[in-house]
Amino acid sequence: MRIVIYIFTLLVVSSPAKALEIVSADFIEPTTRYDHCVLGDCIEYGGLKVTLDDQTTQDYILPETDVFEDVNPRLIPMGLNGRMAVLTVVSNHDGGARLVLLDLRHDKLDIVAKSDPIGLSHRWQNPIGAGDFDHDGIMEIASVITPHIGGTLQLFERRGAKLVADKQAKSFSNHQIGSSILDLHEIMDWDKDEVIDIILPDVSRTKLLVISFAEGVAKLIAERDMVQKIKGPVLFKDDGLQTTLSDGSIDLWYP
Ligand SMILES: [Ca+2]
Ligand SMILES: [Ca+2]
Repeated sequence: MRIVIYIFTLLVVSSPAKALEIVSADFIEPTTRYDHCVLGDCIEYGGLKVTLDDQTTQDYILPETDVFEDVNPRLIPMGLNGRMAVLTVVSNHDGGARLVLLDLRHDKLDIVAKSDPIGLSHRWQNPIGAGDFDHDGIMEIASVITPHIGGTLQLFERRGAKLVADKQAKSFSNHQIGSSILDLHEIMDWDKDEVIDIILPDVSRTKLLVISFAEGVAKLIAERDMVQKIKGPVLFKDDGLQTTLSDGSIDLWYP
């Protein structure tokens, strides 16, 4: 009997508590305190609310100097041990926009990693998503820096609390200034080489380009001319890319 009790106690003591995971995220506390107004209106956000897999919620509130300059936060698998974390953009008058990653730290929602800011107020960036784009076994975040003035496609690696600039390519635009549609890009393995590719418009937004970093540098592997400017969204659906154009028509492109 004593042995049975001992084993039971050992199991209870040694079972780690299940780590909580973020399952959804929404912006809260709308504010007009950062007067950039390029995402469809002048409203940005002062806070973020996440829902965890135990159905509880947690809030993160920015200091008064900062806003979330974004429309919808994204979940990407770059949190602790590869769990979901929130990728979004924080802007202020000191340095413009920076990427931030929010995750639970000691069960409390916090900014756990961030990039350097662009360096100028009223300069924005539009995050695309995450993947091992250069096939080195490490995940990167892809983002277009200053999409309104000749954007740079920039990859970032996470090194502890820093999102460090990695490989890049010029000139792209995945946002029309003044539009609330941010999703003018897609990530998928276009050429089936088992390395994820980045699909995004050229700087004039009249072409869709497929960029691969599989060989360590940016390489254009496919392109498509559009009959109108790309309005977005660009979505991979039913085995093809569906791109909404400025007249509302949809272009279909198959790999
Ligand atoms: Ca990589
Ligand atoms: Ca590929």
